[in-house]
Amino acid sequence: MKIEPKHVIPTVIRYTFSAIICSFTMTLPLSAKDQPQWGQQCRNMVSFETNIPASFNPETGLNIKWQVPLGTQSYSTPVISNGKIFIGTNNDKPRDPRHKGDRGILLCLDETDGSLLWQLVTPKLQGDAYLDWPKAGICSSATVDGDRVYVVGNRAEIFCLDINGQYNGNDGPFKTEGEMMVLPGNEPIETTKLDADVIWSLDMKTAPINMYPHDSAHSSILVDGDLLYLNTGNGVDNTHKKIRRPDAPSLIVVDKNTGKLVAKDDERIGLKIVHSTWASPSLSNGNVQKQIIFGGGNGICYGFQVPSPLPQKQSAQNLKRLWYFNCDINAPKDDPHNYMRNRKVSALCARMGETIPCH
Ligand SMILES: [Ca+2]
Repeated sequence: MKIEPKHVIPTVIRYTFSAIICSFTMTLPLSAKDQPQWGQQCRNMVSFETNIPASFNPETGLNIKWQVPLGTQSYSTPVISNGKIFIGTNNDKPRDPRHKGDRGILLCLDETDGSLLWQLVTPKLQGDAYLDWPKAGICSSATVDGDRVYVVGNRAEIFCLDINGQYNGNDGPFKTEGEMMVLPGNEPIETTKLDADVIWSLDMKTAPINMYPHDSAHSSILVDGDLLYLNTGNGVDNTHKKIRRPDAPSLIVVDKNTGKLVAKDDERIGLKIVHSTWASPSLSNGNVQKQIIFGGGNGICYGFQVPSPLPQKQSAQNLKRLWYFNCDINAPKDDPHNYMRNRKVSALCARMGETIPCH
């Protein structure tokens, strides 16, 4: 069935796992809305757009407005705001000769033609590959709020970025972008208009959060008022049997203007994290009570009361839990890592297909 597009969808989609951004042919002026954060605050992915094309084909150009290559791996979902597209990827297709080798990349592209406006570039964490998996790039989906872009980088750092990058100068208190783009101990590089402008950053690996990353840092940051809500990404180490930072929170709340930690969960989830804490929080504005919904790395879903305003100089408060729901009541909750060998049994069953009954 062929459907004629009535207007452009200023939504980009990721074509295949690795390569191409495309958007649809424009036959009427722009009318669709921005998508500044992943699924809006409630994470509802239903679009209210109408008259969208039912099919597209990057090979033939059917309903494709433009396409540009990403890196070789891209796990981030694109968001769109103010004529700009933001998507994370790796550096296997370098856009700037100053940055070569494996890097975390957040691209800011022009919505009209996909051209590069600026990019956030950060080196990989060194040492254990499980801290920052090779070639994974920046996996988080960015969130745009006004003229600020919030994203979690591959080094488990929260970034507040200027939506206009370095084009309008180096804004905010953070002035060391040249050091940020190289490994510690290396000579800083000069920033150009192709570089991101960091307003502030918060390293979740250090106090007061002290999380331990596993595989790849990921969160789609939720913005509500002056607060950012995000999962920390705390997880197991490379043995998949040990939690190095059992006291680290799983859910945190940060002041979007300053990067100051405002609140954290106090559920003692740490030792019970099965793998890592990759689920992004969502906001419910239901009839009962405004609350944050969060899927913990222990297989339990929580509802938290939104925090009260934090007076100056006060330390981070603990989030008040309203309810919880055990999503898998038959699974072990206190010592999940003793069951990690079950993964190998499952894999064997998958390989043997119908010949081995799996339980
Ligand atoms: Ca700027």
